[in-house]
Amino acid sequence: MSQPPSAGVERTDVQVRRLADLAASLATDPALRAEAASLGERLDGPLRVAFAGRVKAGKSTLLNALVGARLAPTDAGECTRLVTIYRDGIGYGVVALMRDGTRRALDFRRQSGALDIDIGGLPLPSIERLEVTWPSSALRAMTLIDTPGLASLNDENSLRTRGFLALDGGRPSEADAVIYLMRHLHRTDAQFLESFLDRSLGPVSPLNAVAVLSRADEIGAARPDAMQSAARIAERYRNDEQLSSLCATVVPLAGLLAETGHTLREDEAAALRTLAASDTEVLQRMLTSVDRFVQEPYDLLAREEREALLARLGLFGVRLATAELHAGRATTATDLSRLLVNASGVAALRRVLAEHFLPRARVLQARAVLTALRDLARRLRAADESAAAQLEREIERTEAGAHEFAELRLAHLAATGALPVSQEEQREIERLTRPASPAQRAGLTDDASADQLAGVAAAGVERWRTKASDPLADPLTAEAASIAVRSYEALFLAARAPR
Ligand SMILES: Nc1nc2c(ncn2[C@@H]2O[C@H](COP(=O)(O)OP(=O)(O)OP(=O)(O)O)[C@@H](O)[C@H]2O)c(=O)[nH]1
Ligand SMILES: [Mg+2]
Repeated sequence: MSQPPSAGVERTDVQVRRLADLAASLATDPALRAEAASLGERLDGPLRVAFAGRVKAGKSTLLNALVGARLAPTDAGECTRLVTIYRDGIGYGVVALMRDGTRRALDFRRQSGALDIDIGGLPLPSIERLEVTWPSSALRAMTLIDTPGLASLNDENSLRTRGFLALDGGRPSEADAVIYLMRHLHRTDAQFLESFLDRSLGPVSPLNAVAVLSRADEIGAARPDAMQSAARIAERYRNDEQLSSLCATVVPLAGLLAETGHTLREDEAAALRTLAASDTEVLQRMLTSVDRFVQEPYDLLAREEREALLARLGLFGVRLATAELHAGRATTATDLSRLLVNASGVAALRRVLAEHFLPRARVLQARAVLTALRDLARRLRAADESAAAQLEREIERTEAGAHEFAELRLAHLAATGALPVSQEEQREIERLTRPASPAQRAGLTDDASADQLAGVAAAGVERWRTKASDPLADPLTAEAASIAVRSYEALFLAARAPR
């Protein structure tokens, strides 16, 4: 493979794409070749974001909320025990990827708005994963991956998730980023999060992981201030040293409210209006608890309808919707949809994804694919030692030359608090490694002049060069400082480049 003259400035994902092509051309085994080709395609596709967390944490519900459609099953069906990838596409389709490498198209239908997949009698252990193709603008920027709940450290369903996310080492993670859901910080959450921990930027880092305090509406028996309480708890978690070294932030969220808000039907809005128009005393009595709501004698809505409302909104949602309807602040199904989505907190999660994950998508994907290619090279070795050695050499060269990877590592080190530098320097590194304009990375505004940018960049080079060459600096600080030097040098060049 010829090295382009501008390798230092060539986009890292383009270099990694070339490595995937090289791997595909070197592998003679059809399975390895197909794997290399699909790694290349992974770079062309959107960021792959996986939902992980304990059983019934609300993963599938939240996935549906982000897509705005009830695609992922939230019942106890067998599909909840499979890793399922939801991706944008031209047509609708569901395929089972079998352990033996074959693909089987599966039947599916929409049942009351929810996707119902028929796995056609295939034994679960024979299925590697499901792939759902669904035309959806929400899936254009991110492919979303539902994983089975982590129950214990080694039950069968957890093992599927652990394998997919590479929690136990071994094969590399198939996700570029992770949304980790927890209802409260349980001892096993800490264990799972701990197994994510990899100081060298592994599957999970503050750059590609966010924690969600899920089912937040249920806090304190769905009290009206449940979401405020959740916000306080999330704030506490955010300040937790261990947690903040593992994820970008902690977002309190009621996924069910968002899912239902995005998919509310007219008949459900009508049922809520009926309730809201009831005698205030009757309504209040019904809304004291889930049991009362279902069991109270009430002719206008059958028990099943009330149960269905609870399943779709939870007690908090029913209380909120009826209160707003009653007060005249909401009338139509559209009003109710907006109300539920706003109350859910999903907007904050969308913001985190847009600000933290998506701007780095290209580099995160390249990083994940490079790791996967290294694993592939290892397996190639058994069949063809010299081909494997060639691939490994090229991988090494790409990794060593790719300043974007070095910056990613620097950003990771700063975000995890692993660097023994002052708070001011940590903030500077975070700013410098942010996916933003050169001026913003230098701490200037976009209207700064080229000379201003060059001045700040030159001073940055000086400052960090001194630190990098300090014989007393510890190795991590020295490494970080040399990366910072190169970053400032790049900013200097950007300032001097013709505009
Ligand atoms: N009240 C409330 N209930 C929720 C929320 N999110 C999910 N649920 C309910 O919790 C149950 C589990 O939700 P799922 O989305 O299936 O959870 P999961 O993590 O995907 O579960 P597994 O895949 O089985 O591990 C369902 O009955 C949901 O309706 C929420 O934000 N609020
Ligand atoms: Mg699920």
